[in-house]
Amino acid sequence: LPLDERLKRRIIDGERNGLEADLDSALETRPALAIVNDILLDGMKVVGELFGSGQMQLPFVLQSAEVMKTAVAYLEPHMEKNEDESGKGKIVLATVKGDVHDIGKNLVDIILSNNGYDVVNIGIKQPINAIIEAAEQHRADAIGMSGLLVKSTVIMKENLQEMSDRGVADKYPVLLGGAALTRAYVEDDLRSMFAGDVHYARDAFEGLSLMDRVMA
Ligand code: B1M
Repeated sequence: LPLDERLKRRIIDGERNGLEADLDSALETRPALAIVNDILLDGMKVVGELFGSGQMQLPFVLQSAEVMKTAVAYLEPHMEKNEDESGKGKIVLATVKGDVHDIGKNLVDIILSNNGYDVVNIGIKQPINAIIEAAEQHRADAIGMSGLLVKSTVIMKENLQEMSDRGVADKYPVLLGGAALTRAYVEDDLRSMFAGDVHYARDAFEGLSLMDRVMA
């Protein structure tokens, strides 16, 4: 198989033997982020499709996710860092209550950290209390919530309600992302019920441009 195909297959098959060597070869011809975006994420997409259609069982999805994480960790030191920019602002990042998916959230962490933001990544399955507490404790400028389950889109709505109820809605602009969300849901439904500022980020790069806008 050609290199790109082989790397994609490694994600789909959850095969990590020889992963680093293939990543090294890929790094000779293109930037680390392009490898993630153009090849590895494609592989994860196929995993999602196979799992969704019952052609792949959960333990294999987990293996694919592990290979994905290993690959991203290997590539991370090669990613472009914007050294001139730092201290642009601080964001608390979390995957919402009941949701364990964190590959996307961790990519957002990498992109924001490499571009001048302080990221307080508090992990997965975080209830809104813990998110608000972290924001207060670290004096964050914004809150970012990730969630991939359809259920998580409902949790996000409850979280925004809780922020409004606790009077911190206008203190922290909120960024939301994850596969089950849609722009319309965030910008129409959630925005109309939230007393603060809430944005939808389709991917980590939109997360970065939104942070740049929010902090401007
Ligand atoms: Co799960 N899973 N999973 N899973 N999993 C999905 C989400 C699913 C769509 C698969 C499917 O059925 N086709 C489905 C959800 C269906 C639904 O809700 N209707 C699903 C399911 C059902 C489940 C379980 C319930 C399965 C079970 O137990 N029977 C279970 C849930 C556990 C739980 O959360 N309580 C489960 C478990 C798992 C694994 C543990 C095996 C593993 C996760 C490992 C891990 O993350 N550490 C896993 C995986 C890998 C997936 C799929 C296949 C891939 C997700 C992924 O990492 N994508 C996924 C299929 C899919 O998403 N279509 C699926 C790559 C990642 C980079 O994309 O996170 O979307 P994503 O991030 C993107 C953007 O969304 C955005 O930026 C990133 C790109 O730049 N983004 C943000 C994300 N967060 C952001 C935050 C921002 C800004 C942008 O600002 C704050």
